[in-house]
Amino acid sequence: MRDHRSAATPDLTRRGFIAGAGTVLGVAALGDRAAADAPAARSGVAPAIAPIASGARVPVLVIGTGYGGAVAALRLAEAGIPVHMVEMGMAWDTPGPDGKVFCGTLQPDHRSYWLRTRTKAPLNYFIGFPIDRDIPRYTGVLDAEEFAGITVYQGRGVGGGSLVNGGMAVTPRRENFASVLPTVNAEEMYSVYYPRANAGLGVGAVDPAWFESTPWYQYARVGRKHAQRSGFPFVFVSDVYDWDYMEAEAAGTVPKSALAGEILYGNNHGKRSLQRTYLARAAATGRVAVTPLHKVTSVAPASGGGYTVLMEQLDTTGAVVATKALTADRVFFAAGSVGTSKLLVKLKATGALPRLNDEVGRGWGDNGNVMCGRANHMWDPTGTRQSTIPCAGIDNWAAGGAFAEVAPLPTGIETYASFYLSITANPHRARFTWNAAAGRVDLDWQTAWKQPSITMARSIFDKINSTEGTIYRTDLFGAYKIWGDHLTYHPLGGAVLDRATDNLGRLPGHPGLYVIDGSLIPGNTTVNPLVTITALAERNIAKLLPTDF
Ligand code: FAE
Repeated sequence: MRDHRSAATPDLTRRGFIAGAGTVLGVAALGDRAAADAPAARSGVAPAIAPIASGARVPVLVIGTGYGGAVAALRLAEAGIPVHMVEMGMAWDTPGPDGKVFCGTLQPDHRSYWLRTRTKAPLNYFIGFPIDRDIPRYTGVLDAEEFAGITVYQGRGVGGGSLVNGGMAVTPRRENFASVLPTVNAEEMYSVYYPRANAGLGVGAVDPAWFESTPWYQYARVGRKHAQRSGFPFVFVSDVYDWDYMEAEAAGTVPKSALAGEILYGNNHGKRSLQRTYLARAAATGRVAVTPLHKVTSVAPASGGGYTVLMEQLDTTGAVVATKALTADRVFFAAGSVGTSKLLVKLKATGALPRLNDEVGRGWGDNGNVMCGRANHMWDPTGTRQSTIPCAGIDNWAAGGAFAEVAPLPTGIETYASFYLSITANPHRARFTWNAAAGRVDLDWQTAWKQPSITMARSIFDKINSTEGTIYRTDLFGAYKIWGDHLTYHPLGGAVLDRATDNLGRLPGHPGLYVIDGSLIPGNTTVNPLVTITALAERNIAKLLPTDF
């Protein structure tokens, strides 16, 4: 391994990656017997057995298998505590007829979207023409969940957002941390929990020499040139993608993933999703079971102690094929910012968890996400070959409130476009509320609230356009529409630490209930959020284990 690669754990060598590549984290038996007779689990591959049974009693139930849930499951299991995880999405461990688990970005099929009959691509126009297409309805991997003022993209399946995201693994600058998690000790986070999270996730960085020479990052080098000519700091950004694997893709010695346009609907190779890191290690303890295609609908105090958890078993059309009730002594809400917030708001409003406080549902933010493209001159091509994994950003946070990823536009043709996802210091916070008449949870985010994000992103791109004599692309988000301001990839908040919960994610009034995902973070992480979500979960579970278990 080269020394520029940061923080990968010993089990995350290329060999470890390949061993985990076919991990079946389907379902493992609970309890000590499973731990004792699980040779497959020791190799990181859990045996698949029947899903969780109605009437079961479990010590710990984790709702959701994203970053927060995976950290909780691993650390509890390492401490000897059996854990059952319930995930509404699929296991994503079985190849389809084309031999691949996931479909490609340019050829979306039924596997692409969660229960939609038409794709809803984040970048939905090209040269002014809509690019969405009809697909069969299926429990696909990417959910484009529509609220009145915003579409929130989320991963669905064992691994949560790690299945679909770009893997950009960015630790916030220390001076910004007080705005991210104001009630958390920064010293502890930066000395213990961020390093622990980076190690557990297998975070690494592109080899600078390869970056300079490869055609696959020409778009990022153009981005750097333009940023620097306008005086903006250009920073390399770490990622969980296996950079050795990507170089092998470029050399043509392994099947391509990042270099074959795969992103958004899953990467078939190369990405260290949670299935290959935290969840593989959790499975290897033999104490963690995962039940996919089960959606938790209720958690309420049980008469004999603990909590009654209701769930629906889904088939791949989304139809409910069974409802189940079981009892859990303790429950971790790790359904993501939207999933956890929706559950808690509903459970408070309907009286299932009456002692939740009034902060539940509040403090939700979009991490200031806004996208845009710039039209370059003909002498600045961004390349027909583009790696889907971003590796660089423009940091204008202190001066302009914006951190912009230099993002790929992997269409396979020369577009002369530079494309960016900006994270901005948008001050707006929305609230989830229970809509009793419709029987659903609403979010009061307004489309106009993106305006501060656009202003902050313009602090970078107006200047670059001025320096370069270029203009914004107007054909990527609609006819004559510059800003991708209708969406977020980074939902945060809704059950904010020290407001809806105590300082460790305990839900007051209901002992044994915990929140451990992105809903704890009050709306913004100043950079991409996955490392902070993981590090906060590592902190909370480390402190909860000696006191609550
Ligand atoms: P999350 O990973 O969303 O996991 C929650 C899980 O709970 C999901 O698997 C759900 O299916 C499941 N669930 C929800 N409700 C229920 C229920 N009722 N019953 C059972 N299961 C349920 O939560 N972040 C970065 O830092 N870097 C990036 O490069 C990046 N790129 C992204 C690109 C895309 C397209 C998207 C969508 C997100 C991206 N993110 C990125 C955001 C990141 O993936 C996200 O912040 C984390 O996944 C959130 O982690 P949580 O543990 O909070």
